[in-house]
Amino acid sequence: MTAINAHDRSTAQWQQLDAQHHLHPFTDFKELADKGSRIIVKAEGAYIYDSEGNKLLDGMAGLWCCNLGYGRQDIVDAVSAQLQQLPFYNNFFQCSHPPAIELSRLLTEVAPAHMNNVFYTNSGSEANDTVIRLIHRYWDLQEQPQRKTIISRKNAYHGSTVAAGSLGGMNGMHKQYATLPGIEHIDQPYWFGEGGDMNPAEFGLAAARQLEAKIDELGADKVAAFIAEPIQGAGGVIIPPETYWPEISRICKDKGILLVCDEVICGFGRTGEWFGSNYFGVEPDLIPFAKGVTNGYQPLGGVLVGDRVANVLKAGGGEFTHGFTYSGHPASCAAAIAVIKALKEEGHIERVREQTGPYLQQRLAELAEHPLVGEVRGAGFVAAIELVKDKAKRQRFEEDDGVGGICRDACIAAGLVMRAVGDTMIISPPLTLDKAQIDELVDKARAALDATAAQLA
Ligand code: PXG
Repeated sequence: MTAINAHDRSTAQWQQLDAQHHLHPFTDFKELADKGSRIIVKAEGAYIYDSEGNKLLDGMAGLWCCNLGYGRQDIVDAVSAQLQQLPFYNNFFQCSHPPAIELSRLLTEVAPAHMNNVFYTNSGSEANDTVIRLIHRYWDLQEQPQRKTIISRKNAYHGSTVAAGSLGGMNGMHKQYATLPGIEHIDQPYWFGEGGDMNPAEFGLAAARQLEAKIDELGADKVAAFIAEPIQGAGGVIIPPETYWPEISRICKDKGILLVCDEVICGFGRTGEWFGSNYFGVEPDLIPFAKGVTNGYQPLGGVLVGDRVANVLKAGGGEFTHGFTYSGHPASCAAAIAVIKALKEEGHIERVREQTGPYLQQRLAELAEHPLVGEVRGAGFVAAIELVKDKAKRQRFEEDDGVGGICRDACIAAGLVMRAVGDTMIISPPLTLDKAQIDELVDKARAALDATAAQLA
């Protein structure tokens, strides 16, 4: 049995077929056809290889998901064995299977103590669709059906289905379709970009209190929930000031609304804790997750459901009319079981929390002295480097300058995958990086910053 052979065709042939037949996600199709896609043909450890033989340090862990890196034979074996034993059966109609049951036990063991149930999906987007269904169902069963409005944040990313995209706060997405009603957006806690003259602590409180003001404006009896990523990922690794999350928690408790922490990126060790909620000391009612749960080896998402909601759902009131054919797919559950075992037994999360996370942040902080860099911020194994025209004034480049894109290309040329969100360079590498690889990452990032500055001059 072999994989599709990269050497069957030349790079140019792969690129031509790709442009002819493959519509990529979040892509300008014309631009892709003109430039040609980078064809990734293999991966090992923290590195990916393209069809031209280039080796790149993967500073994004795939797409924020390969937290254990590549080349994990244990996950491959677990999936393969499960496919031979029971390749598929559903969890509808009072059926279940051992991998789904075992994974539920393991997930609720590592989740915050008050979260003892899990609903499975295939992706983070479906997890957030499920969040909406759970919230509406909960308030209906609580005989408060008028509580349907969900408050989210501008520049949040919660996925790409119609519902998850509506929940998110990405203008570029909202422009392309009619979003769902019943979702309101407040500002993000983005001090570097939007903090003005306030210090971070003041700004964090002010940003959180927008939630209170919005609830009061709408009427607390109409508001069902607040949803937020502990750290906004796709929005540019926006790490809220320390004052933000405690105030959000207080407001949700005071107003009685449900709190949802979208842990699709922060979950499974990214911050040096199992969940971003642990990192910030928040107790959400619902945790949508995906990505790192299988190390990206199989599609799987889901929602961890806190006791407040689960007890109501389980107390009766009829059928919850929601689910997917592949909710709790056996092979995906097998992958996730292997991942959770590895995270527990190999000490990755503790190492990021105590050793490599602080080292990565300390090394990255050195880049703050670079003339192009306005701020470096991070937590555990996720970080952002803000590129600016004028450091002292926190003044950004014009969008047309395309500085983030220039820097991203310079990173690739230096042998590093870093993502650009506008002019914010972000990294979210595998949790497995050792100190030498962290040095390599920072050296390559610095070389890319120098190359970017040279090109701008
Ligand atoms: N919530 C969060 C916080 C996410 O980051 C989703 C939900 C949706 O998950 P699925 O599995 O449906 O993609 C995400 C996904 C990027 C990028 O460019 C980020 C994501 C997906 C694709 C691209 O940073 N995050």
